Amino acid sequence: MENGLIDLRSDTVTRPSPAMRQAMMAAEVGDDIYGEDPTVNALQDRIAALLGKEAALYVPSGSMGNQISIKVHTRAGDEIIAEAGSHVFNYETAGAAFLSAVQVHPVEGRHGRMSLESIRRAIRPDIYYMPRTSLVCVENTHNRAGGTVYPLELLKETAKLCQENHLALHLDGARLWNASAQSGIPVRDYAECADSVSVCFSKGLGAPVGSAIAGTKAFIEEARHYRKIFGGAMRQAGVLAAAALYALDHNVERLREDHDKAAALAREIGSIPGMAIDPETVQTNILIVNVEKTGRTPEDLVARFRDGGVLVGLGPYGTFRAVTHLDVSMADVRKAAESIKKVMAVR
Ligand code: TLP
Repeated sequence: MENGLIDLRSDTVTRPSPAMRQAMMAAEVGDDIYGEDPTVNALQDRIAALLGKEAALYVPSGSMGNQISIKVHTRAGDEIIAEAGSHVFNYETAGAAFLSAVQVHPVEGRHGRMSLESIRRAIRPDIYYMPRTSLVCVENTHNRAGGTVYPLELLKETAKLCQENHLALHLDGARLWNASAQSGIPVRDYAECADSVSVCFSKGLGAPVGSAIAGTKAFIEEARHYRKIFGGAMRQAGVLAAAALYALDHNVERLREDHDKAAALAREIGSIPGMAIDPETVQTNILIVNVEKTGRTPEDLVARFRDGGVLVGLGPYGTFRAVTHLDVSMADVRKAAESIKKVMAVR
């Protein structure tokens, strides 16, 4: 990276490449609040087609995509079911409570997946003094669990369970393309299970800004309304949408490289005494490294690694998180591993 640090804090840290900037500069634009930005419209059409949905809407962030979806699927006083480590529950500043006046019923999963039984148990019986369950949220890949891929069969069964109980299903697909790159399953097959899907261009795809949500035409019409209320309706957003279109053309196929880099990093870090990575979770571009047996805290290690030229972030309790992406090469990853080993060798 420009400052000489190898930045593994997140795949959100990438900067638009010269070619992506060129595409942004050349974008045709119009006022998207009038629905007149041709580049935004092209992106929305493309996402709807890719995800096999009737319509899609460009939104400024993944959080907004999730929060708008929650808003559309619920009424104040409802309850939504989400995995205990999910992004909507942990990292969206209680947005569901703040914006939709709903509470989250967290369900402990394994590797970010909720069993059918655990969802079934969390669905409230139809009794007037209990909250009304209206929505289930799933995350693919699951960030906090280490970039794990949701098995398609489980997702299909979850969708069936939701239908039987008249619940909507929202898929947080911030890294859905990573899931697809790992499993070989087209993104539309995952999307088919859900009533609404959010996807991000600003994670592994390397665009500077932007996400999209997709669903039925009626869902997107409602979503457009709340996007305005939430302050996310933009004007000549085509300059940003152009980056997303560029990313779809150029940065999807290469996601496997990020997964290879993460696997290489996992092998190196996993060989350091006291550091533990659950091999079952090494599937895509996110590593969660447990350091409890090193005798050092994650906070201390994050600071020391930084001094050694490597940026990582804090993960769930007792862990740090390292994420590979477009702006770190395999050579960078090897350098990062060497630096981390050196730090760990100092007593
Ligand atoms: N995740 C960020 C942080 O907020 C943790 C990251 O660095 O990984 N869904 C999932 C699964 C995400 O991982 C994220 C971002 C979002 C939604 C929200 O996206 P943004 O940051 O665009 O609001």
